[in-house]
Amino acid sequence: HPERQYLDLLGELLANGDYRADRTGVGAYSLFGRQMRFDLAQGFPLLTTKRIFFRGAVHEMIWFLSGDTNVGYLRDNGVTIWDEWADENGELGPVYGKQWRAWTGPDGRTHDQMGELVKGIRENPASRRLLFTGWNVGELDRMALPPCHMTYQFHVADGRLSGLVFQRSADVFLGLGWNVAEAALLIHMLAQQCDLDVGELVWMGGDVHLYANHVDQARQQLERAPRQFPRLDLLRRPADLFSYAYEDFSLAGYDPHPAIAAAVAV
Ligand code: UFP
Repeated sequence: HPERQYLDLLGELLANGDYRADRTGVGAYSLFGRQMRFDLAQGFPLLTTKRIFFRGAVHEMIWFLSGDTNVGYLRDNGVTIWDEWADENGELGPVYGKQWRAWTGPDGRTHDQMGELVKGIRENPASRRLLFTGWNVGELDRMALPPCHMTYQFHVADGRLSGLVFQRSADVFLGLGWNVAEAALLIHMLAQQCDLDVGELVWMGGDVHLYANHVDQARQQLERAPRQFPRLDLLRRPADLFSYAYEDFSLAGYDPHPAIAAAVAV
């Protein structure tokens, strides 16, 4: 089962993770440089050994793609994941959405990386430059949190669109299942917009870690057997990548084990 890759990573962190005091003060077990691959044609990679908040992942991806960097839209939809980082006006600084849709160059012109990406996949599918990044060095100090899933690259072969995400830092228990789901969502949307089938999701992690206060939860999750991945259907083909609504995403056959609560390190 493809979810074994995730469970094996959790197990490896428990067995061999290097303990260190981390930025948050919580403490974490860390490994460096890991990869997982998911064939999206075989199912949607949403963890089944605990329930993942799919609705939240969809809303966050729609929010990223809209270019928004204020938590207002998320709060209106009951998604609170960014609240701890927002200022009193709900602002996060020039985080993901800003960089994806309106990266400001040195001459003051803005660059819509996502618009260019769709154009690139459609017009030049053999290109080795089908990528976008949130890691805008000159603006990092104004971001509430520098991007974790920071660079994405895409590849077309046999009419299938594959995507790779490089995540510099991964909270494996709380963040990673969510990050994998969102990257898969993005590939599904891009494939639909570019008249391609979905290919593989390749996830690459830099510092992958298990927080010290997630150890019991990880052990609990490891006792569970993975179930079949659900299927994702897009119910409508919106006019462009930026016009998707929550109702367009239909998940069939998601039958996970119950959620496991854990505290987020801020
Ligand atoms: N983190 C994730 N995925 C995300 C996100 C954050 O795993 O999408 F936004 C975690 C990784 C790390 C923390 O534990 O948040 C960010 O801290 P740092 O900047 O010190 O790596």
